[in-house]
Amino acid sequence: MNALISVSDKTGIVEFARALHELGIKLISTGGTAKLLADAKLPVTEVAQVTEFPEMLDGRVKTLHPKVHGGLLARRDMPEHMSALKAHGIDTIDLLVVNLYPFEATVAKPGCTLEDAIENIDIGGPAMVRSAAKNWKDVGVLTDASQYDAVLAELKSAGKLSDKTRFALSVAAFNRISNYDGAISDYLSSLQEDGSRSQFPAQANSRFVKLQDLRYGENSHQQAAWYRDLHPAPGSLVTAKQLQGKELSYNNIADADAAWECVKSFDECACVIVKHANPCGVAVGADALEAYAKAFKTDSTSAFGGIIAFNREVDLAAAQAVSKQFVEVLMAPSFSPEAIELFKSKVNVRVLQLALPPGGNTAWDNGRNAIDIKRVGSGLLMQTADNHELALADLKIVTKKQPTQQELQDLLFAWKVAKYVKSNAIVFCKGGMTIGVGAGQMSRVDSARIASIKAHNAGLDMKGTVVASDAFFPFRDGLDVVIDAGATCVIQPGGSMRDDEVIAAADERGVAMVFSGVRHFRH
Ligand code: 93A
Repeated sequence: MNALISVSDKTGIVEFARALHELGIKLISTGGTAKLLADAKLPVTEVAQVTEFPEMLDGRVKTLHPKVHGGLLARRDMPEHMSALKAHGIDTIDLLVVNLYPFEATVAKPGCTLEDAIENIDIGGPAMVRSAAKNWKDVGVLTDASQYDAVLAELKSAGKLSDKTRFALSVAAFNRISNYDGAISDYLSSLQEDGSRSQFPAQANSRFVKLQDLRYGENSHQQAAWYRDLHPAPGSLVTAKQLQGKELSYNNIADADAAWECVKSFDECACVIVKHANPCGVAVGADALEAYAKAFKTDSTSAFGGIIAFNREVDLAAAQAVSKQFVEVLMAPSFSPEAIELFKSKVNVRVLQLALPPGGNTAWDNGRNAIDIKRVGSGLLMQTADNHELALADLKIVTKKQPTQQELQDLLFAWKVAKYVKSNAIVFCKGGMTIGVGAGQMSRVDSARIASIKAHNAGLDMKGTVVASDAFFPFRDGLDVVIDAGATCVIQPGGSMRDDEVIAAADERGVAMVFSGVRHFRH
């Protein structure tokens, strides 16, 4: 058996090649790889000896030769193919080990020039990978160091690779080539005339990897599957580990994402309860138990069967409190051993553990995955993620009445929550908890009414609450509704044609109002 080894990432290659050699497999290799293997005292034939042609053009032409591609592509079950090899003095290549020039890593480096990028476009490597992958019935192709151990184990135990393994390796190889070419196309089609790169390339080659098939979609007559980005952002939902419970459903995943995105935006210990993609209770507290107890109070009716997310460890006390309600999914960065033990008896509860993004709860990955995608008809809408964080210094007080220090804290809290509530969003808060949430209405005044009705039904005192509105009040009517309910301070973006009228209404009714200067539509 002959193996051709040509790798840029040389991780583990000496050990792997040695094991192949010990199995009696002949090693053929390109310049840099051959040198490394020879230095490790392994018998290796340079590919130039096989092709009887020197590597040339600074390595641009090394393996692009019929002696290589004939050896990879010949069908062993076709006598014509085998006699053609013989006639031209070509040996079969039965195992191909290639990883490509590091194009993705090169263009990820700040200041990468077009020239650097172009030199890192591998031509001969993908050509060989394609040949071997096409001829998977006879050739095994490895494109990543993570495959070495399993392949070696099979070669050692069975003396050859099974059809199943070769086919799986072929699929992995074509996926790798597709991702590689996609990265090249993304890079080149994002270049702008001034040399900078657009976040929205002329052709979008977003690539996704299946995580799991789902039992059904949003409804039971719809089929569905869950995919992750090729390069997921740290701290995103797809990095979660399910510790126990039933299989996640489509709606569980969508709601868990909404809960996680919201809870991870808080620096303080926070708890978020989500139903139908909207937070129905959000609170901060001294510990997980307190945060949960406050969040639950907002709307204990809606919290039934909800998704509950924490940005701190769930300890026994919090676990005991949560386990009293019907919960679909519980998620946190960690769980104490006692909390894990407690949920073992609640076999249906899906418990997800996932790390917060490194660099703090509010750190965003500003490169990859900072793009939001929405499907429309046969198209896509893309935008940068809504990652705006409001600071105290950004607030513009527009009324005669000034907010108190406590109100300012609550305003920032309410604003953060409103960002995760479907528009039109009206959120009443006080003391670091939501008091009433009005979500997803077609008119702002109805969202205001619903938020106050819900707070009333929950028996919560709305006097002295603050209110966040995700977009400006187009008229004073919505403002009047929240003031009637007891709000004393309001945050909204401002920017309406009738700002003067709305500010005058706030002054007339003696409440404080601040403008955030940004809007948080969420549809
Ligand atoms: O420049 S290439 O596109 N031309 C080739 O003919 C060729 N053959 C293999 N690059 C080529 N390769 C690549 O060289 C492999 O994909 C691998 O990444 C790299 C290994 O080179 P070396 O063994 O010299 O370190």
